Amino acid sequence: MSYTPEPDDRFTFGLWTVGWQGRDPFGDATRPEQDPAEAVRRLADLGAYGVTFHDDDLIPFDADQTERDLRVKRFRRALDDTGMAVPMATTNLFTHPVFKDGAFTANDRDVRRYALRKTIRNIDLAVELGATTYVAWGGREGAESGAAKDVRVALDRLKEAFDLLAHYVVSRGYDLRFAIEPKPNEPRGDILLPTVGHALAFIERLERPDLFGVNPEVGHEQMAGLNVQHGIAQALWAGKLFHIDLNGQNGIKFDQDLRFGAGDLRQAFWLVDLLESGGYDGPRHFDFKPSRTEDAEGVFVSAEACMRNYLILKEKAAAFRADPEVRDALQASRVDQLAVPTLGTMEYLHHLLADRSAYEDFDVRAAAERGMAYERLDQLALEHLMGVRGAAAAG
Ligand code: 3MF
Ligand code: MG
Ligand code: MG
Repeated sequence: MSYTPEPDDRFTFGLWTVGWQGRDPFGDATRPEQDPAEAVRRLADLGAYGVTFHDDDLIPFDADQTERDLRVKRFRRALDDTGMAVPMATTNLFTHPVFKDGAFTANDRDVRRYALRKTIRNIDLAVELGATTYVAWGGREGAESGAAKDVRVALDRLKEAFDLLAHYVVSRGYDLRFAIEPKPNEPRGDILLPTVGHALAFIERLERPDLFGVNPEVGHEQMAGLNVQHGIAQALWAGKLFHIDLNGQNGIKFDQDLRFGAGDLRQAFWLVDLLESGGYDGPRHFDFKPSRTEDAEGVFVSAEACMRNYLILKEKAAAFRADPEVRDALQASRVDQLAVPTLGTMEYLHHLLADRSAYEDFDVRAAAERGMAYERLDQLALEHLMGVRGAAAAG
């Protein structure tokens, strides 16, 4: 296999990823500004399916109407020339100093009203460009100190904002759903809706939960020390995996946004295994930051590597699943038994209570002595990942 991406693989990139100039809290930009139209062309050449954007990635924050129209026109031309899609868009509610205390949950009411208008303005553009998912990352919705933010009230305001946005989308007849992106911290000391689990619980309190799902980011879950595969599996289970941000992270530290596959490779393997078998059919979207050590060429080397690593892991996961020894090991670990409901068909609670074999006569000691054989299973996975198994199985 050549691991060359095709548009059918549905790989997408945020304009802010390859466009990142390398500015960090300690250092200035290391790369010049990038033309979004040029990014579209370069990514299309590499085999990507599309791009995504924040309003400010495309149109500078203080652009007037003429400049806005010009920028959108240039971008649109690049999309038309290359056949690249825009499946998702989002709002920058974190860079400008006006958002220093948040957007939808800023204590200042006028800032909250402004944030809603900025978002609605970009929703119109997103729909115009064909997007069907609108991501909401609340980067500045949070606090550094206890008394600064009444979290319960802030959640009321967050709900108010999302209910209004849903109302807007429905009243316009837009085919657009929202995907909330959780993150535990950075840039705020603590951010609201810090994990997939918090976001899923919040969504159920909205007026239109059906219009809201999540956009988990690999590194964000890992920043909280969580298992990405588990969080994403729960989102899939709830029918809420609307979108995903793929990248790499090494443990609990600042948001590294490494290229996909760098960082925790084992978690990346299990994640690809899950996405490819779990019914996710949305874009494979990369949200990474090409290291600030790289020049313009290095940026696209790392973008290409994100897609290549995904395809390699996809092949490895398929080879793992097809390996007869793995199938045998899965059975030895009784993984298939978990799919059997704990009560039989037509069996009810009173049957369970009357079943002596379930309790009174149950051989607890024998059951406790049974090994689970997970070590063999996991070693097989590791050997596939390390490349010493699976070429034959991959066929
Ligand atoms: C920050 C992020 C964001 C979001 C984006 C919405 C700047 O850690 O991940 O990227 O992904 O705002 O998609
Ligand atoms: Mg992200
Ligand atoms: Mg990130």
